[in-house]
Amino acid sequence: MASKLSRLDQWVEEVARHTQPDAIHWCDGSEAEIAALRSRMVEDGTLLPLNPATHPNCFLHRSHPGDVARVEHLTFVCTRSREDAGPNNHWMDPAEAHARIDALFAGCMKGRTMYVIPYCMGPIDSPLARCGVEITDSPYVVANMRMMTRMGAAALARIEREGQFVKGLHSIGELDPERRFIMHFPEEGTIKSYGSGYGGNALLGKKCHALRIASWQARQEGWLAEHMLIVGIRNPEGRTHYIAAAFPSACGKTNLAMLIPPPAYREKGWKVWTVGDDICWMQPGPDGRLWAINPEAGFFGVAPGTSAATNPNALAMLGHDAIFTNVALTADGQPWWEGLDGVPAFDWQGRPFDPARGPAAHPNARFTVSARQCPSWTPAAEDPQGVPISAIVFGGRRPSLVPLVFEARDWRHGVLVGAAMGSETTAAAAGAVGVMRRDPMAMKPFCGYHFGDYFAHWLSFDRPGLKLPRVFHVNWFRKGEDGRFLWPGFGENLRVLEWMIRRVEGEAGARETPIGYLPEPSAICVDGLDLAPGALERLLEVDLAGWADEIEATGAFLAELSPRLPGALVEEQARVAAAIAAARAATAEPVDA
Ligand code: GTP
Ligand code: SPV
Ligand code: MN
Repeated sequence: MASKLSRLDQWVEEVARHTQPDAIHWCDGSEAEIAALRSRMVEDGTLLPLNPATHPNCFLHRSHPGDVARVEHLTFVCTRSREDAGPNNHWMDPAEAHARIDALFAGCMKGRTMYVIPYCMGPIDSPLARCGVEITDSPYVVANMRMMTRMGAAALARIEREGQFVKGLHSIGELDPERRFIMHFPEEGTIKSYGSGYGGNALLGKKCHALRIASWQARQEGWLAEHMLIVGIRNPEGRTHYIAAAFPSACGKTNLAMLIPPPAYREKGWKVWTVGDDICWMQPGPDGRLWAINPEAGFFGVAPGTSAATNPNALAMLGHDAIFTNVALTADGQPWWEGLDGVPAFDWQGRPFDPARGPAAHPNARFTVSARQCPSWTPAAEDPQGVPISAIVFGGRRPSLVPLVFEARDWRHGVLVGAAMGSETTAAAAGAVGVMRRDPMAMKPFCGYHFGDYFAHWLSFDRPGLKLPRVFHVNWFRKGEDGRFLWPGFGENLRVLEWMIRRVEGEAGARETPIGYLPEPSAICVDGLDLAPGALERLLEVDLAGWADEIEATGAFLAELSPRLPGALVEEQARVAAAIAAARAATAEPVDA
């Protein structure tokens, strides 16, 4: 026992020698600990208490204005061989990466306290869960990790028992974008992050561990670490299906995970349970199905757009014990963002609000809250075995072409559909917003290894004995000529999930097209919906000429992964391209001049 623990002790000592903190604090996760931390952060201005009458135990944190999102250009996967990181990652030689970032860490904690955070990703007693330790000089990170992970004494006990943990070293440094790196060493199970205090860059259990490092481990051990929500849906017959869905950052995972059924569905007995809103770890169980856990314990969600109309469950969980980052403020000290009623008095930088300077809340303003505060939270999220997955859904922001929903014909086609995902960029990452890019399985910024190997790993699940979920693709973001969304989205998305569930249960028909199976418009219930005439037909049409271009673009994108692109995926792309060409020929469309 003692020798296992000493690996952790040794590392903490080594880091302390290098970073020179004034004090070292081992986090136990207790109430007393967080209370003391909070008062210190309120004293030094890191946290601003919000109106205690409307938002008890809620705080506002304002980031450095240059530190408000993930920084993909400063995020590296440092494998011994450059090829293993793949063209989908920025790469640096591990020795060089350690040298460069260690130089930044030298003496960086002078005058600060170093916090040692033992944490567990997943239910503490789950065989699917994994532990890590984050060392940080940011009390804001400690407060967030306490809500986002199982942090403290229980995690330390598991680490002590297993002797296994991912090492994450973090310092906010000077918050200088010129002195900022987020480095991953998957072969060592190590993360080093310097110069940012923002979520995905600094809460190392989340994207750095639970996706980049975990995806690497998952490939070696035969499981999947994915950028997916997990939602449970009970139909009126009383059967609950769990669905895992991968949408890129700020493309609707949190909203789908906690959707409230439309009134007519509620009356019929439909019920929705939230297991997770961002990350899903899954592996085959003894029955051959995929069983999934949410490795997180909280939500770090996009605030703007969250309202009583779009996501009442989220609003309900944000009334107490929450941290808000980069939101605006009303005159009476309540958090505010675009989509809420009322008026902001101060913008996210604390200046008197002036609409000429842009939105009051930063477009990537976030809330942090314990998952248990969500009204649709389910104890199934604590089940050590996880929940069985009935369907996997891919989707992105596609203003044109991509239908509301279609189903892949089989697993191999499903992997192609995931690999071919595209979406418009959002404010979750620094850089231009609204630019179409390939984001396979919503993992472009998060896969810790070569996409060719990743697709091969996905394909490897297609084997005797496994009962794989059906695979679907959705698009809530299709726009009409007037530039407005054709589909109302949010709670109404249950209408599309209903079709999926009926497919899973073998009850719903579909029309076969070259891109997959689509519902007939009559198969989507639109009772009580105020859709524009012809909108549903538009949403479910397959534009063969557009898809011919799309599948060609998919082929060109996949070709960049050669020679690691699996042959089966090349064949699948060719099969779909041929099916589209044959269908075009059959409908005798005029050939392009
Ligand atoms: P990350 O936390 O960055 O991984 O994002 P996420 O995928 O959880 O995204 P989230 O659910 O927070 O949604 C982000 C934005 O998309 C919000 O502004 C939502 O209002 C908007 N959105 C979510 N669902 C829908 C939908 O069904 N239709 C439309 N039109 N917008 C949606
Ligand atoms: C995302 O960007 O996909 C998020 C927020 O979920 S972050 O934790 O910053 O990665
Ligand atoms: Mn995310």
